[in-house]
Amino acid sequence: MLTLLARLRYGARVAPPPRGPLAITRSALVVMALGAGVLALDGCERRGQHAMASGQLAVWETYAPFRVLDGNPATEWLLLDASQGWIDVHLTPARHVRALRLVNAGNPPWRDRGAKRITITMFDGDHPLWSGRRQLLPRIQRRTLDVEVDVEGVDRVRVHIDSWYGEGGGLAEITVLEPPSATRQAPAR
Ligand SMILES: [Ca+2]
Repeated sequence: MLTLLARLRYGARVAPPPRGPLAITRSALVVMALGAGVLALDGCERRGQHAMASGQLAVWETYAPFRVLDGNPATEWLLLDASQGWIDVHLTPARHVRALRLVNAGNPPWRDRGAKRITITMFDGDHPLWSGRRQLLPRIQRRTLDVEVDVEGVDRVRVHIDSWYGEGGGLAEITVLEPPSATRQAPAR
């Protein structure tokens, strides 16, 4: 029944929730979250990076914010249908950001989603250090966008989805690129 309700909400465009012992619990959470923006919290860390978002398409992990940090372009964070929203990558400690490499979402095999216009903002706490607007192409045309920023002292990167392709926005990967000197290791003694 819960699965049926989820299908009525999302039609045939969205993959079903994961099978297994947690499937019923996650389906129940989806029903509770229908039509609502859900503040999504994630525990995924990648070299001091942590993702949080204003919401996601469903509450199961398939479309969770940490999918932009897992290094796999096949996994995606997806927003609710036809909705603006944001995803933050928290950086601990703060660091010099040379560029961002974004991989757009595509929601394969349906290819009906992706971010279009975005606003990127670099923060030190609540203080914005840099902001710029860009446009991504649909993933089927080109999946990556490199944005040169060269900003020091960044502890949070926000990508706000202003508009989208198809059913809604999302991203597959956000890679924070640092200057070579920032990642160079001290020689072994
Ligand atoms: Ca991913």
